[in-house]
Amino acid sequence: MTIHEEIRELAAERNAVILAHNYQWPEVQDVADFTGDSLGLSLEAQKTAADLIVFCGVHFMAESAKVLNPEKTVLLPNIAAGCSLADSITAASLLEWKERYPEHTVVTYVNSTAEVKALSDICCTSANAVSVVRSLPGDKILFTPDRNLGRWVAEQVPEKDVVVYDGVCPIHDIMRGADMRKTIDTTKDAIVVAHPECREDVLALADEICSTTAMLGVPAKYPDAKTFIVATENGIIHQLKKRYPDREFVIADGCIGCRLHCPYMKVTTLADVKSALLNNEFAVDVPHDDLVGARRALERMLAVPRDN
Ligand code: CIZ
Repeated sequence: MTIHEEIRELAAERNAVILAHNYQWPEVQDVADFTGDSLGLSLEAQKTAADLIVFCGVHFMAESAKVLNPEKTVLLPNIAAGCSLADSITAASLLEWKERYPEHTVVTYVNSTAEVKALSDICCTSANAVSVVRSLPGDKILFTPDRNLGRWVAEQVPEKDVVVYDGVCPIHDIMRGADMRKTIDTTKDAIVVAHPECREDVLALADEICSTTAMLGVPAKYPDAKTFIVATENGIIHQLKKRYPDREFVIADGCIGCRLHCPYMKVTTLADVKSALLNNEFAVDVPHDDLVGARRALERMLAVPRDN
């Protein structure tokens, strides 16, 4: 029996659903019941009759699944799967910013801990950040923690005063417009797709700026295009190739496994997923007050439609 088959058998025995983020290793994506972005996967978990949720992603994602499904056991197969963007803001640093900007509504990207979400007025994802900010009655916004996403949102919603926290996803932030230009110059007639966590000079070269979920719909929007340059974590290429086998996808740094490669996302292996199912590793718990506060911020966001 292959490890893939063993995992599927264990998942059936334990009535477990396996969720894998679009940035996971291809073989981890392939063993999952569902793949997607962090919020889409947490919502998928709400629809399932499974008793156990195995979340192949990073810690804040498993926390969001727990917040939205508190009665279920949520397992993160590799406890080392952290997120440097989520860790760039703490409850203490957010409280300090809130004191500096007492009139501002706090909008927090889902890439944050439950503790930080609980101190926020509303959450957003890369798929709905513009709509969330636009939907708010107040004109003063404190956007946390991703400065690139925050800057891009501020540009789309010029009528609001958006103060942006200084966090960043180092995987997206490492790309420069000059790198991207080199890839564009050596790739003929490609459509360029970039994640809004990329820097301004990269986004300026993109035909489409969107979340990973929306990226999966981009080739259908350009039926005549053969080649797409993709500026986000390289795990997304697996889903794109599965959906559009006749198109070509070039990762923007020109090198699978180089810079657009998140070591936290890629820490989870098939062996970890099997061990999670066998040994209940590693159950994610969220303290009650954080759970209630984070759920309130997530539910406010869910009431706002996605942009893309
Ligand atoms: O929140 C997510 O899922 C991330 C990190 C990216 C995306 O756009 O899917």
